[in-house]
Amino acid sequence: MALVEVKVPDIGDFKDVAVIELLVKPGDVVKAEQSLLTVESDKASMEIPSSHAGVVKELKVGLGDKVNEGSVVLVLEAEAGAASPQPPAKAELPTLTEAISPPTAAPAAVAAAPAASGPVEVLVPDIGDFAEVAVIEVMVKVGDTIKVEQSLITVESDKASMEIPSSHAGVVKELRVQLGDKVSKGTLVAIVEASGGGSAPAPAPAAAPAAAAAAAPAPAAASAPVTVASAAPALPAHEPTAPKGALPHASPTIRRFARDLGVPLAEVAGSGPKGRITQDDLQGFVKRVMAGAVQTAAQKAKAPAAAPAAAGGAFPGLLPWPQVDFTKFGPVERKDLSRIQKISGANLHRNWVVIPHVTNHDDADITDLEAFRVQLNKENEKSGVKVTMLAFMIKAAVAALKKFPQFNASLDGDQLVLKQYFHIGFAADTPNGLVVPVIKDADKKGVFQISTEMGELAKKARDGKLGPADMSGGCFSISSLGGIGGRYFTPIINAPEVAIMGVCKSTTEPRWDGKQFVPKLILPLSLSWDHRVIDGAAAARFNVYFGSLLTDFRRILL
Ligand code: CAO
Repeated sequence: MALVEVKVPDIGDFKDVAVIELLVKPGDVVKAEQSLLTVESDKASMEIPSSHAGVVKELKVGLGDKVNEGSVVLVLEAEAGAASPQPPAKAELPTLTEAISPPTAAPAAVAAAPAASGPVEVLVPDIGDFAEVAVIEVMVKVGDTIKVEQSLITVESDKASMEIPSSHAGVVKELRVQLGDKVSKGTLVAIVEASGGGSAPAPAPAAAPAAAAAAAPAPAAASAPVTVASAAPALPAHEPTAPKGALPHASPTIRRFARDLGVPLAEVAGSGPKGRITQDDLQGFVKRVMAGAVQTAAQKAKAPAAAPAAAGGAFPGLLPWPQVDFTKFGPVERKDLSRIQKISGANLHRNWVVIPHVTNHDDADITDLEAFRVQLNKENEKSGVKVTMLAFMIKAAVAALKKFPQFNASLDGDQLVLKQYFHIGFAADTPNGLVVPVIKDADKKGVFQISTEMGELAKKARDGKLGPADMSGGCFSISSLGGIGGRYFTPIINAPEVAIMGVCKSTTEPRWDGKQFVPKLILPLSLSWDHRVIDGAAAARFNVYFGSLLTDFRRILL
């Protein structure tokens, strides 16, 4: 048994491609050529296969990481004699690589051609050794006006999917391919009545990012899980979720699976980075459709017309939003909402409307814990790490989630997904709005490490540098306004989580000890919970337990 490093093979001109899906974990037995992870550029996605068979020892990349050719993705304990005589990844990927290159290569080739007008043939560019790839999507129709580099069709191989861009701008006169056709380099895709000067103006490297910006949410928007109620969209999607004409983000495997099931991928909400559709999203969608919780657009079209809704749209009878000319009353200034505010607003609204929230308020006596925290910080003054009350609360949350597992859960149709990991999100205030970075595996970390990570994540948040991986996977969130003030509030649950702890500023208050009033440091707690999953008694017990841990932190050992 030898340890081998599995690396990203030659991926051509592609640099810093994002890891968007991990398909294996430590302990998994993998075969040679089995897909290990999915990477994505703006016009192609591909799965990186294993060069060896064996057991995964260690993953070297995480979601959101950027990889290049030669990046080590994992360490494998290879089966004796299992090393491929010719590394399969190498054998396979140049093909895939070349296959995903056209967005770069094709326009470059066209750039050399003189600007054309009149009918031009748009061909499949050089896709390397790749031949006979199936057309799985036709994105334009006859009569459409198209731009240079606009995607015309999507083709798919076993392990990669890619969009074939147009080499010219103009009007589509004839489409020469249809769904299911097999295409190769040089296959005629369409005849375009070129509008002179419309051929690709410059080599394409610059085109890829530009196309990415147009085709997909901007990178930070991709990290949609931004606010207190901001996990990536996870609620039933019954309307097309991808912009019209845009390709829903999904790996080739998911596309094939969706096609086999007859699922309209455009109607599935993706919870992965950039709204990518994962296997769980697809399965959840199917379950919800089967349970009658949502309808596909095709089912809706067949259903008898619903009673016309009043101006309230989704809420019949609701009054329309007031339209006021504020300038009639005084001077005003208009300001666009920040991108984070727009994303978080939509998430907060959905969570508030969909989740039946209840909030339990309680108090915790943190007199001793605060004294301990101050003492710790004094002892460790030189370390540069400041332990805050929030770090203790994260540990207390882990203990409470272990004791009350229904709080560490998510609703999925008529099933409850109980998580066996403990990732705790904390709301962080930034100049652009609220974000919720996540401390992963908080059960395995001490308060020092949590404080250090929190400091780093809060800084990244303020600098606008949080990536999707920093904000995904949360089980439970804590929103602390303790550094600012206030007594109690109603935090909005961060779907698909089922509870959130809101914390305000601690104050010294008199408490009766049986004989006299004594001064105690009291921390106000506000736990919001989803009444579909949790009931009031469980919430009260959770709060009492959480508070008791903060009052006497030794209880965490029990
Ligand atoms: N009671 C009293 N004082 C508290 C406290 C509490 N519950 N929590 C923190 N403090 C004190 C800290 O001890 C610190 O005091 P010193 O500077 O004297 O040591 C001060 O308040 C500032 O703390 P902090 O805010 O820097 O640290 P934190 O760990 O408490 O919070 C972070 C970190 C990132 C969560 C915080 O900066 C933040 O962004 N909070 C806002 C979250 C928010 O907006 N939530 C609302 C969401 S709902 O819309």
